[in-house]
Amino acid sequence: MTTDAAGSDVGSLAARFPTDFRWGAATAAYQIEGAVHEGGRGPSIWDTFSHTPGRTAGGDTGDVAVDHFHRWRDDVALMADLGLQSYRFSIAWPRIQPTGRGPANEEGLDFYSGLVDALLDKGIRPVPTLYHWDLPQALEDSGGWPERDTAFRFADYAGLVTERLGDRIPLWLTLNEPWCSAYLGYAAGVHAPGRTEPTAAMAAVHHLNLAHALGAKAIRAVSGADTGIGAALNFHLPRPADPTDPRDLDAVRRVDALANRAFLQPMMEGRYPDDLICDVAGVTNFDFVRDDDLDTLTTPLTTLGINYYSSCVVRHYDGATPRATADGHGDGASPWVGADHVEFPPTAPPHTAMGWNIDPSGFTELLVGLSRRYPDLPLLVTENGSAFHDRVDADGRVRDTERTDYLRRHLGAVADALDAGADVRGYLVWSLLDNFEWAYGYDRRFGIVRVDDDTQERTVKDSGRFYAAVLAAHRSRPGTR
Ligand code: IFM
Repeated sequence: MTTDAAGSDVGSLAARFPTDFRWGAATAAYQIEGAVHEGGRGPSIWDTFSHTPGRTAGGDTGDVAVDHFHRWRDDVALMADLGLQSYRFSIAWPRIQPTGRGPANEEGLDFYSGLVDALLDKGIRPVPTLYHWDLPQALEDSGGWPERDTAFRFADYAGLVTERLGDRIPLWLTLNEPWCSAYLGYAAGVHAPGRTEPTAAMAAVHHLNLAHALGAKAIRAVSGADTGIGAALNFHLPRPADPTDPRDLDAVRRVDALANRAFLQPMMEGRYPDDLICDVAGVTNFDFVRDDDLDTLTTPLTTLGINYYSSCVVRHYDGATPRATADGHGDGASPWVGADHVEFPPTAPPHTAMGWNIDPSGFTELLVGLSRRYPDLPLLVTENGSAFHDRVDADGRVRDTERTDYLRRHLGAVADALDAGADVRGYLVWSLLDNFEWAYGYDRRFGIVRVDDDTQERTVKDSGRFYAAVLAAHRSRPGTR
């Protein structure tokens, strides 16, 4: 029997996953690469935002990040040591098109091409995400995601990348968490570009959906109709504060419409939810949707990427007291467009260092629910993980028991979903490395590998050892590929 450092039975956990289940880890370009002025890269909205005083904790930026741009060979070796079978990374659009338009910057393509080759050499499947929030600043200067043209620029970019890498990529992810790009970037203003314009945020929702569809077409035009395409959505799992109060149930419906169905329904069914259109009628009449757009939106997905961290509690807000904003997004402008009568009361402990509750049963519920709704669509967990304030012990080891426990319980939740019939094909932990956690800077560590702030030295944490032990136990099963 295989046991991890804490003595738990990783063998029986691994045995709950089918033999062709794939394991890996995820990262994103701006969070790890650094080298923002190298290789012909242009500025992105996150360079501008993080260099604007007061926007990120401690004024942290991704200028150096965890120096992956220079250390990628060692990082790939580390992935192989951990036994990863897949690696999800993102391609920085401003490395490929420094101004978001025009011909490809060959140096940028060379960087990702080298990374893909090194992964394949180690038997690790590359899973690139084309957009993980680093819009070229020049495109924001022309209006950003609220501007329709940005979706067409994205399609050009997707085509350029596919021409160079497409022969080696079995699965592309177009967008990461368009919820964050649209609502945190353009309504709450806590992410780049930091705008607080709810109407623009709704236009951004549509243009991100359009970009996904046009990007998918551009990829398939180069690589063929059966190329694997997905998107990574951060599903919200709202629970009513009082399940018997119809007003709290309506709050759940609104949050589900804005967060989940605003992206899933156009991508899967080529239409926006009727209730969403009513909910935000005071903000927009959806005149940014053109006649042919709905046909364009449905482009068959081969995989749905699921990012899950926590659930939330919602209830009707009557305006009598200050609004509860325990949704992790501060108390400024709200990301919840048209949901003025919704509030997020505090959730029950335990919480991670992000203040997010730990709710593995929500993960199972989400996976099973999505598989029932779209039975022909395979699911891939594209992100799941936790931030904790780690300590390095005198012997150099990081005994991150809370993260290990989170991981163990969430892997169990995926196994429960499989038992209940969900078609989940793989799991990618967030994140391989400690990294730049956006507006929180480097203060929130999500890695299963610690990165020393001063030396950039990588140390596999106990959670990483646990994960590697699960993967090894899974690999040792007869019939595992
Ligand atoms: O770090 C982020 C990632 O970039 C997108 N999904 C959530 C993670 C943790 O906040």
